[in-house]
Amino acid sequence: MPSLLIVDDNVQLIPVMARMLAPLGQVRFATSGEDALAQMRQHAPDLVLLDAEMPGMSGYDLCQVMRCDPALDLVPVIFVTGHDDLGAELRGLSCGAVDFISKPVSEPLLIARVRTQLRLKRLTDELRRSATTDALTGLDNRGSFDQRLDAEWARAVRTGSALTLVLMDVDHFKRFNDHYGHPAGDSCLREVAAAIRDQARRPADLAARIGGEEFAVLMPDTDEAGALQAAERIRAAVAARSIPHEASLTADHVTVSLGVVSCTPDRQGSRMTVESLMAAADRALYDAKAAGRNRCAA
Ligand code: GH3
Ligand code: MG
Ligand code: MG
Ligand code: MG
Ligand code: MG
Repeated sequence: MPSLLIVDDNVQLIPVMARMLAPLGQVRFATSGEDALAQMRQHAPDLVLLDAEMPGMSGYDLCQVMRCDPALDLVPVIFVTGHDDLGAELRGLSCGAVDFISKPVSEPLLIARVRTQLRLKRLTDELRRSATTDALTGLDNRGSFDQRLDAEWARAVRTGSALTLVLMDVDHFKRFNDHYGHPAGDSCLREVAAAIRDQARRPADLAARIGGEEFAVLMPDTDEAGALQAAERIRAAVAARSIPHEASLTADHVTVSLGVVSCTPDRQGSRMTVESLMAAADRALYDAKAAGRNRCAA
């Protein structure tokens, strides 16, 4: 069921609109821009019906803030305002609103417009989901990983917090495919992905398949000690699935090797870049392979 947020400082209008919209979804309300933003950061709605003029943060301000917030930038906003002049409409649309309705609100018009926007929002969500998901494993895909890596790197630079990258690679996976066949290889990758997903527990952790049998986990606000523990948990979780691998030269079951790199990029000095972070994790992964596989290296 889609969720709709009505934002209006006129508390008489809220129940009127809420009654009109009740058949279309779950309706919440906020009586100020600030209240709306706080609610949306807890739970992003599928559509916002926004009053333009409010004391404090105006509807225009709120709409602009939403457009710059990656968690809210795809939430459609319809302005519902007392103005019916062209200037107000232009200003609303310029702030990134998708539509504009004047008060007094016509019920059939409101419903028709909201319905259209909810349908588009469903399609947008589905497009974004399929564009960022790896079809084989359901983890994030390479493109999504690259985007998040850039964003988390920028955040770590800004806030001076630690960022950890774990790269992992299935051991002797070519031999697995040769021995059991490609379809079995695919289900093996699905199981490895499930083990990773179980262990990348924090909401901010991002687990992705970034290549054929290569995975990555990005752990914001995590230093090397914490990251090594998490990496070791992932290694153990994959091994504990006991997926038979008779052809492996490492064990009689499927194992992974992991390279772990943590850094705290500082604002001034550090010459570390996203690329050098990836390269360092790759070197650590190579070390784990060279040291005998089925292990973590930092
Ligand atoms: P190492 O322990 O050194 O990592 O050896 P390896 O054989 O795993 O490494 P290598 O890079 O030589 O082989 C990776 C193999 O993974 C190649 C290919 O057969 C297999 N592979 C890559 N992507 C997929 C996929 O999507 N599905 C399946 N079934 N196999 C894949
Ligand atoms: Mg108002
Ligand atoms: Mg590989
Ligand atoms: Mg491999
Ligand atoms: Mg090999």
